[in-house]
Amino acid sequence: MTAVTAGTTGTTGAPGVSDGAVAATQAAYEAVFDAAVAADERIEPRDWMPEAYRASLVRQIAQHAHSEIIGMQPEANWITRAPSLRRKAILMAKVQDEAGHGLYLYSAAETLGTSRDELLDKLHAGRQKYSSIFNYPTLTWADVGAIGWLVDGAAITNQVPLCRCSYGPYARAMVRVCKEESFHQRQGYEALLALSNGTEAQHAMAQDAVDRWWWPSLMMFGPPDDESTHTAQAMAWKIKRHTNDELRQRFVDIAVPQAEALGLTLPDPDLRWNEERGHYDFGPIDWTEFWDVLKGNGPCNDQRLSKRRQAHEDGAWVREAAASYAEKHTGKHGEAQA
Ligand code: FAQ
Repeated sequence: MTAVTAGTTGTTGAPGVSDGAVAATQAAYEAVFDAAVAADERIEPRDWMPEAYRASLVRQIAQHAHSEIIGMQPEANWITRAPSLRRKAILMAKVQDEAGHGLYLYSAAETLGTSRDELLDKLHAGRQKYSSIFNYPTLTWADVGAIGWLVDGAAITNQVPLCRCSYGPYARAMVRVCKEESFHQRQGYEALLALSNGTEAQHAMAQDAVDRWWWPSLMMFGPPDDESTHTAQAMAWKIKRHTNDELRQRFVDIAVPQAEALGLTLPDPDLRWNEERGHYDFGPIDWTEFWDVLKGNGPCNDQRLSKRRQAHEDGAWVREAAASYAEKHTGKHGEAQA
C-alpha cells in the first residue's frame, strides 16, 4: 500500500463535484493514509495526510527545533570558562552540533509547508514552546557534564524511537541527530567521571550538578500519561512509539547503574530496584514545578527568550547578505547562473 500523492488528489474546488463525492474521495484518501501507517510505511511530504496529522507534526518538530537552538545557551555559557583547551574545543563542537540539529529540524518542518521564519516568529512571540529543561541555569562547570550525561541521555532515550516516526523527513533527521547525541552523552559522562574522581571539591561540584539536573531531566519526557494531551493520537499515527511514562522509566533504568559507576548519588530516596516489575521504582515528580516552568516562571525563561530574540536581531545582516547573494546569483527563471 502506497500513500496517495497530494498533487494528484485535491478533493475540493472541482466545479460540478457534489459534496457527497468530495466526502467519499476524502474518506478514500484517509483509508490509504491509515493503511500506509498501519503497514509501517513512511508518509512523505507530497503524500496526502490529514490536516491534524500535519499540524501535530509541525507542533512537535517546531518545539524540538526550538529546544535545540535554545539549548545552545546554557552550555555556551561555559565556553569561555572551560577548564582546558581540550574541554573548550569539545564544548564548542557540541554547541555547534545543536545548531545543526535545529537546522535539520526546521528543514523537516518546512517540508510540511511551514517556513522557518514563521516558526521563529512564533518562538520569539512566546507562542510556541521549547523544552522545559533549558530554563534551568548552568551554575558550575560540572553542569556541562550533567547536561551531557542526563539531558542528552534523556534526549537519546526519547529520540531513538523517533527514528521510526511515520513521517519520513522527521525520522531521517533523527537518525543523524541520535548519532551526534550519543557522542554528546559520552562526553558529558566522561567530564563528570573526571570530576567525580578528582579532588573533594570537584566531586562535590559533580554531585551538586546531578542533584539539580536529575528531576528536571525526568520532566523532559513530558507530563504523566494520564495528563498527556497528545500521546494517544500521536501513537495511533506512529509519530510517537512509546508513551511519556514508558520512556521516563527506560531512562531511569539506564541512569541508575551509570550513576553507580560514576560514584555519584541520584537525589531520590525512593529509588530502588523492583524485582517484580523488573524496573527501578522512583519517587514522585513535582509536576507543579513542571507546569510552572511551562507557563514561563522557570529560573531562566525570560533570559533565554530575550537572548534568542537579540541573537535573531543581531543576525539580520547575515540573512540580508545571504538573500542578496542568492538574488545576484539567480537567473530570471530561478536557475543558478554559472
Ligand atoms: N517541555 O501531550 P504531551 C534536547 C508540553 S532536545 C516543554 O505529552 P507530546 C537536545 C507539550 O508540548 C529536547 N513542554 O505532548 C539537546 C504539550 O503542550 P502543547 C526536546 C512540554 O508532544 C540536549 C503539553 O506539554 N526534545 O534536549 C514538555 O505528546 C542538550 C502536553 O504534553 C523533543 O522535543 C517539556 N519537557 O509529548 C539540546 C523531542 N513536555 O504542544 C541542547 C520531540 C510536554 O499542546 C543541549 N518531542 N510539553 O502546547 C517529543 O517527543 C514530545 O513532544 C514530548 C512531549 C515527549 C516532549
